[in-house]
Amino acid sequence: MTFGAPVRRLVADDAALRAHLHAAEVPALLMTVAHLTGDPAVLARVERRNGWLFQPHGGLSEAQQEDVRGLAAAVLARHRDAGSPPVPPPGPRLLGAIAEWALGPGAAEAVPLLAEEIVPPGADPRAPGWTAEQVAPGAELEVAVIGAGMSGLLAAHRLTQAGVRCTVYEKNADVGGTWLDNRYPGCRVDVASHLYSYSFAPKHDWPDHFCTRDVLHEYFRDVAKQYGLYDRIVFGTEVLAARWDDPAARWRLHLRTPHGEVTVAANAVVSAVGQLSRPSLPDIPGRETFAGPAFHSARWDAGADLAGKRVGVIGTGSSAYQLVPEVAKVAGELVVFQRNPPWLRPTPHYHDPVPPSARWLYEHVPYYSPWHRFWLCAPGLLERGGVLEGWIVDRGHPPTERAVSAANERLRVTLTDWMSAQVADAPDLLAQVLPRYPVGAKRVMRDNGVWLRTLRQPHVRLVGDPIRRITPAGVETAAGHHDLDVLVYATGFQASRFLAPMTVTGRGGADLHATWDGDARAYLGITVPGFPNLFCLYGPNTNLSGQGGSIFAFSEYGVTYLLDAIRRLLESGRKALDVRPDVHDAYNTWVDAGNAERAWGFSSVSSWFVNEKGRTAQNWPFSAVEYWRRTHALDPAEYEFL
Ligand code: N01
Repeated sequence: MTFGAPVRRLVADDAALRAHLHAAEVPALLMTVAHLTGDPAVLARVERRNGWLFQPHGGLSEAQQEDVRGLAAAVLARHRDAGSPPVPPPGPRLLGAIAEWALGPGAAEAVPLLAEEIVPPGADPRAPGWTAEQVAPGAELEVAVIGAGMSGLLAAHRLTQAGVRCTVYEKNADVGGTWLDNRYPGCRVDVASHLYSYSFAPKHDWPDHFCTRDVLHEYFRDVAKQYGLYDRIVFGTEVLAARWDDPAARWRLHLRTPHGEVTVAANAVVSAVGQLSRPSLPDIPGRETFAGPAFHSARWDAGADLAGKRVGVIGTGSSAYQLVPEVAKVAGELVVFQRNPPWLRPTPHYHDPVPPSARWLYEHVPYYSPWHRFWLCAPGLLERGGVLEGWIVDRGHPPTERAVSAANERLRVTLTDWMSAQVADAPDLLAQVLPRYPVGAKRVMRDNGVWLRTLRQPHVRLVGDPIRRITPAGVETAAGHHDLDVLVYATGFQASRFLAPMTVTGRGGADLHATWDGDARAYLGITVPGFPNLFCLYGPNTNLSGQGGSIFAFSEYGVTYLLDAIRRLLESGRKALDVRPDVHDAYNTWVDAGNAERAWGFSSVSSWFVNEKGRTAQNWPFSAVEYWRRTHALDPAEYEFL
């Protein structure tokens, strides 16, 4: 498909229009109507209610939904009869009124961000509004981007738009990063596809609400093709080391290429290597002794025959949640080794296809696509009223390993009810699968019932007693030995080892990993003092723990900041910028204080959100709007220009 194609002319008759509208997400449809009519008064037909961002159709009654669909049908019929004239984007007042209706108090904060999202097809407000040639004619500036995954492609696209020369070094043979690597059966996104995509490349024909890995990977390929990014990528090339050359004020990158090792130079380096790219294999005694095929979920051995075999899976995180039900379909016996069970949140449509009428709406109803996207990301936008509110520690509650606040307790009750209802007749299993830590301390799984249904199958066993060792014949736990033919490690990633295994050397020969000492920090997750012109994407403390947003959005905000940094360099005629240590330190103190007051910071449960020093170096503890606001422009006073 071509991204950014205009909406099609409306020609459907009234009956067809009404039929298609049944596929609409009703609050998004009403916001679209308010926009098309320019009349926020229509929103008064429906009153915002607590928690409505989490419910299908905002929890509106069938009568309310029908009322909105009827209104939309009339408005769209008028639009059609008028010849489908172009509709301008909403002005700040209309945006403000709609945001207030959807988000409630504090909505005004989200309006500038929203103005970048509610735009006509093909518009791209986050594109740099300048080119290198305009701001610094004749200047030579070359940027090296490391990694052609989601963030690397984005950085390359924006730099190209600004006419800044860039080269992307990618160790794999294709784009996609972690979505290229992860090919385990059942692999798919757990953030809605209409949100888990670039703002400038909305895709209207996602086959599923939460698309499979193959479809998402094809999306990355399509984006790379449409925006000419393949020409900028050097595949099969791994950056082994990056060294800041003080006298030359340039980076020297040491590369391993198919033709040997070489060194290249760049003025700036963008690390787009992600947090979830290096598999973590558990330090369990005897791991090397297992006699059968044994592999990590992100290094799936497609040649391993699981049919009729005794398969063991270690881990019950997001990867296990997706692959266990698929493995159960073919394995003769399946043993799942669980340390801490995941919380499951109801998402009945998790595996459902997008109905054809929903696609029709994206393609024909002006602005329905961006308003729907807004509704999908709304739970993550503000600190209050959305997902984050349920994770915030209330010291007066007082917080415990059961719940960190009254809101968190309510979530526990809701999710416990959801899980209990699925295994009401299996109390032993329920006792095993109900978590003993607060909701939100670990990533919550989207659930349509497939997980517990799988664990109840007669050939599937959930083992909760601790693993003692791995033997040639299987896994030994405290309660006995489990004979296995194949062993799968769904044990996650070395998320705390940012930028590893690269060696990165900054000013005065400082080694980045020695500086971090296992506790990575960066200003805004992007810049590190002493490492000039180094920009990290999806760097320290930029992970959303279920705030409801999408990591695509966070990378877009980070890349806006990167481009502003490049512009300032070009305009200033200086060679480099280096974040001030006091700015970096104060920022990290603030982030740490935020994380300490979140479910994951309070709880002692093990999770990849906490590093070896016991600090949360992964998660962003605040709202998406807060990150957008802070990354919207670089403040030169916060940097030393070299
Ligand atoms: O990894 P995890 P993942 N002995 O670290 C267990 C993203 N993602 O690959 O819970 C026994 O979450 C560990 O146990 P415990 C997403 O951001 C996205 O599943 O620590 N068990 C846990 O159960 C996600 O959060 C999608 O007690 C051991 C599991 O292994 C992130 O990737 C899909 C152990 C590891 O879970 C990581 O998810 C998949 C040991 N020694 C992943 N060591 C999408 O859909 C570890 N475990 C977008």
